[in-house]
Amino acid sequence: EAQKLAKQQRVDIAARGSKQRDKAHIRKTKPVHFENQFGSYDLEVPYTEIKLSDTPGVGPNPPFIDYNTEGPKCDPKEGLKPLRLDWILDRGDVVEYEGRRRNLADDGKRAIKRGKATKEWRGRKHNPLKAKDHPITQMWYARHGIITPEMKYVAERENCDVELVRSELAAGRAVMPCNINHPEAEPMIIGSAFLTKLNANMGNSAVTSSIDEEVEKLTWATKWGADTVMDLSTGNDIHTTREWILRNSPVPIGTVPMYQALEKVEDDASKLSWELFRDTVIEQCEQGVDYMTIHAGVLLRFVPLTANRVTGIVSRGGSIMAEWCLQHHQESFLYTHFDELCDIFTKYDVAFSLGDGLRPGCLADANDPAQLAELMTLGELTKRAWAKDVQVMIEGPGHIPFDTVRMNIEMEKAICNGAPFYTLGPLTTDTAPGYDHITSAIGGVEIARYGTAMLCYVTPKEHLGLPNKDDVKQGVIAYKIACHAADIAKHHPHAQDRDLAISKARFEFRWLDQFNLSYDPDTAIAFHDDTLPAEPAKMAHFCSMCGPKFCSMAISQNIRKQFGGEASQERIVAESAENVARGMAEMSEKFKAQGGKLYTTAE
Ligand code: IRN
Ligand code: FE2
Repeated sequence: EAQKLAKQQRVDIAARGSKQRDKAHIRKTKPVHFENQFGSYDLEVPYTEIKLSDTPGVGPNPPFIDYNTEGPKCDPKEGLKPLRLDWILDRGDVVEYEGRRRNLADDGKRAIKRGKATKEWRGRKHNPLKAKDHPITQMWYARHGIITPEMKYVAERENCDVELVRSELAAGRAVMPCNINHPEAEPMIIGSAFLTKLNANMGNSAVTSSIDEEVEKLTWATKWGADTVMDLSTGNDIHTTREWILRNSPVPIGTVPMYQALEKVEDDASKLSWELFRDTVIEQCEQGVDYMTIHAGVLLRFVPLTANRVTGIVSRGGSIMAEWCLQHHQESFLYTHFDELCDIFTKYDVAFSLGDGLRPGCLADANDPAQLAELMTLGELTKRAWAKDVQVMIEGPGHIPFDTVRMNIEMEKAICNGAPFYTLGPLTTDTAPGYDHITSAIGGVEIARYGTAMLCYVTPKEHLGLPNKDDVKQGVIAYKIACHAADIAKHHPHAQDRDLAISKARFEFRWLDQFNLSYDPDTAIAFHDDTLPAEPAKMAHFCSMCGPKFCSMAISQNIRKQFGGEASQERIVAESAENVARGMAEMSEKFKAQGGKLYTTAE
């Protein structure tokens, strides 16, 4: 009974914390006017304003401004507004045509109810094949010196010069995943010159979740800070689920098209073919997927290199391709048809996420010939994609010992000519199932610190089961911490501002500000309330850690008061200098009196 009651109390407190957070975190947009050769635009660049309270006796504290991934709210059945519609149409990336749709495998059969906004877009559905005769990728525009509204938008979000955005995109050191068929997405950039980003994976086997649940998980992950989401759904409603996710997603969506291709051949990898795979990719391009994991570096001759590994091939996509190669004794069709894939991607501006199908699945297999052979191949493929102006990022390990983490990012930079690295952790030990958000966030900080652009989260359920809502949150928060710690270590401009704001709040006992500035206010408030639940405690000048009698922060504040409160800094400095001099003289006398030999006087 008592346990039940305590649990209920915790639930109540968490709900209160959640309300508290939502009251203080306000999504706003900054109006930015922008013109280029194609048109004139009023951009609404999103940010979060975290409201702070006053410092008693001193005055108000300005709100804290944060990067926003949450997107505007909408009715899931209606979908989000197609924010980029005019930008895309104005530069002629597409040719409008009546709502004709391709006759794809399961397309149209399970049409979902689409709202006004998306209908308007769908009604004007473009024909990419008749569009411009040049690639319509952000990389192509960047390389031709053209600044797009998307580039301006991310420059405002990142607080940087738009020229940095353009030049990094042009050099291939950054990617902006933004399929022209996902106009709902708010442009964002992935590159080591920008804030470190985090991806959350979702979508699961058919039985476990409904479409509504998938949309809810998406909203949930972006609420806590996921910068992109990968829909790894399998099962019957795969196409419809993806449609719902895309129409509701303010962040870029990634997929692994191989999973759906395998579904189409009833899980028999040997029945896969280039044609079937290509049609699946086109189907997903049409829907608006922004980036796709393509395991094109798993070559036939690399498969034997995994034979003596402790854990073999742990990548799902990688093992599917390895099996196909062995069954047919042929080179991977992803590799042999790579240029065709590039041609498809240039029509939609889909970015490659070149998969690490041979990533190590345990520390013993780390940095072995299979992993390195694949990386070399990804380096070669990067050049081929860039030659066609297709955006590329590179997926990385996996499980690797901490002391080899830095080497992994340095190798990737060298071999793949600075293409953004996107890593799964890495996990720095295999010994903590149940805590792999921690084992991997540790590796994540180190690898991001030296230049990895995006981290793929790992949840506490890794190796154990499918993540539920709370696991998703645990994973996202762990990775927010990792990304942020890396940004600080990189001396990214203003990265430490939030730390300063929360530290001031902590010192001034502005409890609510402290909660609201934390990555997870609900948990912070619940932990605080566990011991001091009463409302007045939110203003108390102590917490339950040390109690009212001994609080280091309260003592420090008293010290300040003694030395004049708001009085002059000089007096404090002068007085303390006098004190220090007096103290040293006294100590010196004592040592001499004890016959100490350390102090020799001048006389
Ligand atoms: C990220 C870095 N390395 C792998 N990933 C993610 O793992 C990738 O983006 C995708 O979400 C998932 C693919 O897993 P498999 O098919 O390689 O196991
Ligand atoms: Fe693993």
